[in-house]
Amino acid sequence: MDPKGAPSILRDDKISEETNMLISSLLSRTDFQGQKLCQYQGCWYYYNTLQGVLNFQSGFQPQDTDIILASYPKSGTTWLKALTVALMERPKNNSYSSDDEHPLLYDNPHGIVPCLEMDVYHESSSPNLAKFSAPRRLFSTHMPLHAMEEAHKHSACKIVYVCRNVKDTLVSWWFFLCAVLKIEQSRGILESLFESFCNGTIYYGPFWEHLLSYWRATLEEPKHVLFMRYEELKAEPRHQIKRLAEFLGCPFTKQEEESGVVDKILDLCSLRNLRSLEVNKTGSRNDVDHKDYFRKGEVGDSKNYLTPEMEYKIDMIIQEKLQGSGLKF
Ligand code: PAP
Repeated sequence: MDPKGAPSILRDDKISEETNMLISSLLSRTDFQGQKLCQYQGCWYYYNTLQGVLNFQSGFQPQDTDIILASYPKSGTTWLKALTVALMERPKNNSYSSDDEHPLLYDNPHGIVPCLEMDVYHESSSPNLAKFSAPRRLFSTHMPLHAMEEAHKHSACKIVYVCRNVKDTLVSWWFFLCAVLKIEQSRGILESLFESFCNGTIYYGPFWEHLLSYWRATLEEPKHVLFMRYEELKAEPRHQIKRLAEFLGCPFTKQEEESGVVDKILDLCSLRNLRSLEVNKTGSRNDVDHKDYFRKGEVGDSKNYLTPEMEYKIDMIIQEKLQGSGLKF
């Protein structure tokens, strides 16, 4: 396929002269469909995304009240964005019916919570952030924490990281990429992604560095970095959303709990509900159809696609790379 048909973040046509020079000094590789990635500060990026990372690193001024939702791609970002928006919207917006003004009914969670390197800083290191002022700025990122170290060190902003079983993440990434690139869902592509995933040379990889960067930070600074798991959100959604609300400093009141607000938010943000909204059935942004963010949302779906050998290899990598960290899958 023509790489020019891929979403902008995967391409290499928006980079400055300076970034070009930098890239020439970095390790680089070409992916299964001919698009180039390079390794910057230990993390692999497509070139246009690297430009966004560099713009972010030179221009972002954190505020203590900022909230940054972080994740490795396909780990539950869309769900976490929806839940956080719903939490922050109350009590301003506390009725969740379809005739409501709730922003989630009118935009995809990715449109409401922009990604720092892919949206906000994609084109410039000094974007206009005026529209993100009230009440708190809400951003997302797929960067590992070390890429945000400066911002993180110099502010009390809150970071929420969601992680997911890496096998399900890999399979989800395979489905998503094929949908976005409008290419056939072949085993060959899954195998190519699997190899890159395992040797770490994949978009935003290595995944173990990504996980560990946030894991270590949550151990050191639990008030600043919350570590959540997709599987726990699925298994005990009420408990997890209360944990999130408390971390963000907006716990549910007794009255809210008694009037069913917790369940209303969970229902509003459920995959079933979000997928059924008109905006998510038909809309698109950054060359990605909103519908492609919603698939099965099942824990353990990777079993249906990965061979036992593939699973074993990933298990071995996890065991080796996460050894001694206390982080387990
Ligand atoms: P992104 O990194 O491109 O934003 P992200 O939202 O992190 O993607 O991951 C997409 C996965 O979350 C999909 O998983 P699957 O491929 O295994 O099905 C998607 O179905 C799932 N997902 C999206 N929204 C929700 C939701 N509201 N609740 C549960 N899972 C969801």
